[in-house]
Amino acid sequence: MPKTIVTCAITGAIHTPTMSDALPINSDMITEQAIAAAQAGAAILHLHARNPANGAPSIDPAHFMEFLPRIKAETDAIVNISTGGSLSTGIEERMAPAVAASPEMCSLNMGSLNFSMHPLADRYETWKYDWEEAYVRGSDGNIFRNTFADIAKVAQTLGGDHRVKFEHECYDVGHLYNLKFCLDQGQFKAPIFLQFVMGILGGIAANIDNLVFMKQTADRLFGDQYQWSVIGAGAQQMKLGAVAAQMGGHVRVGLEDSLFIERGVLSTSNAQQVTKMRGILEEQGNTIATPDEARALLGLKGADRVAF
Ligand code: KMH
Ligand code: ZN
Repeated sequence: MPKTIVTCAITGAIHTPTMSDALPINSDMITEQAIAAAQAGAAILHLHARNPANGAPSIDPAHFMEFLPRIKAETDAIVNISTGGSLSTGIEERMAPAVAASPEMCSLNMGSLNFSMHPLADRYETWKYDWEEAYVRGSDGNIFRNTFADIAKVAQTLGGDHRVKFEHECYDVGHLYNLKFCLDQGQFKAPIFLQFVMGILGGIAANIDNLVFMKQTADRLFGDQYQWSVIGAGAQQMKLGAVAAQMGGHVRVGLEDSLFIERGVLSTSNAQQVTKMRGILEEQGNTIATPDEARALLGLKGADRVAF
């Protein structure tokens, strides 16, 4: 059984400050929680930025540069920068932080979808910041755009001279076919790293049948040329992670994808989720990968080749 890579997604662009006091909403919180998550066992840190003025998701490269050097100085974890940090802007702007930082990894969303969290809005009567309610409620009208042209642009720009390895975010089975098409066109090099994103409204539901279906489809399309991981967004985070690891996959946790540590109980930090996932994995006989073991499995360029 190969070692299990734990990714921790620290803050993302789904949740808003009202939803949890633990959600990192500025560079200091992102730095502290990312370092603690790495110390708890996360080999990969999937990072978004926030605007410190109001906690809103940010794709400003300057906001990323406030925490990237500090995280690099304190951990040997692999830094993965999101190229999906805004649900409403084009790919050029979304890529800008990664172009500036040239990290070892970036996310790459493998298709367009109505990425929606609008049902969450009804859970809150008051909001900490003005932007939050419209942001969450209005997501029912959002098309998160990731066309073939967008994907090719990211592949060329970041996969080229920057030698970035992608976390291919696949929200439904069709996205695996999109990836296969791009791979056949020569846009990516094996081994590819698939992230099955399950449980986002607009994508495939988070359950074990669908996980097996995604894995079987990936086996048919990519043979032994890929590594894979799973996000069970929301309540399925720990359960799908545990099952994925038993199937030979890797796992992603973090407050980006779930604010909870168990049903109805908010998580106090990203590190708490990493620690819980690690405990489950070790209990069931999996061994977690160190950052260098993850680098070798995924074929990364190395932490000395980043620009921060
Ligand atoms: N929040 C995840 C469901 C990205 O950063 O590019 C998807 C994600 C997208 O992580
Ligand atoms: Zn993300």
